[in-house]
Amino acid sequence: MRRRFTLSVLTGTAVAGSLLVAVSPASAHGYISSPPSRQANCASGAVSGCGDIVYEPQSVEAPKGSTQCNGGGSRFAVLNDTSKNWPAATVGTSVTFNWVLTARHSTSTWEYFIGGTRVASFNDGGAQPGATKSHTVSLAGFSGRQTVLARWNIADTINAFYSCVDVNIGGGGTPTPTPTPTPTVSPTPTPTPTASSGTTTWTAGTAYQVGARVTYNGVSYQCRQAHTALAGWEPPYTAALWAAV
Ligand SMILES: [Cu+2]
Repeated sequence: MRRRFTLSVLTGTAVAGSLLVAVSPASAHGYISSPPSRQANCASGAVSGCGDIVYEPQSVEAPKGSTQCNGGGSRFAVLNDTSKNWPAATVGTSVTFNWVLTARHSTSTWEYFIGGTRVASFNDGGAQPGATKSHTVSLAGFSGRQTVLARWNIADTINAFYSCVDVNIGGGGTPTPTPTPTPTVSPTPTPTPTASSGTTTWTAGTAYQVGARVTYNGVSYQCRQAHTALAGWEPPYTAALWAAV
């Protein structure tokens, strides 16, 4: 699909100087960031040997109706490779899937499948989503290792975006480690916004977890949703991912 850019994602002021930076990255669409999809695991480096998908995990776009993790297109066939050791996230029978969307295409439906069975569908009726989208899906009736295929069906094109998420429903096999008791410490002074310790500069290609702190153009931000940062997702433009603190 032709690259799109939506001005409405640009909020706040002082945007003009960064506009070229925000527009220039390769096509930006959407993928499931957590639990990590196969393309998210490739982009974060958790799985190696993925090829070009590491640069654009959001670009698994193909005609609607495929049951393949790459949408059945010619690109990104590695996502269909069941011999690859895809990490499986341990989940319960109710799972919230979180999408990161940098092109907010008007949406017909979001669909979730396990083994060819549609387990959930959400009808947006052509509405335009925000920069993120979350769906809580019941996987009751399934257990153990499964691959969830998610399809984001675009309302005004023939295409969909595909994300496969490997999950281990109900866990099992891997015991949960006993948490180490947190020692009592004396209160620490509240860090100032300009000099909080442990803060790094926002960098494209970095996998950020919820709560991570970064600075960008002298402003401090805290991560609201786990994702792997891409050029064009600078904190001032992705309020769904980053909150100024
Ligand atoms: Cu698109």
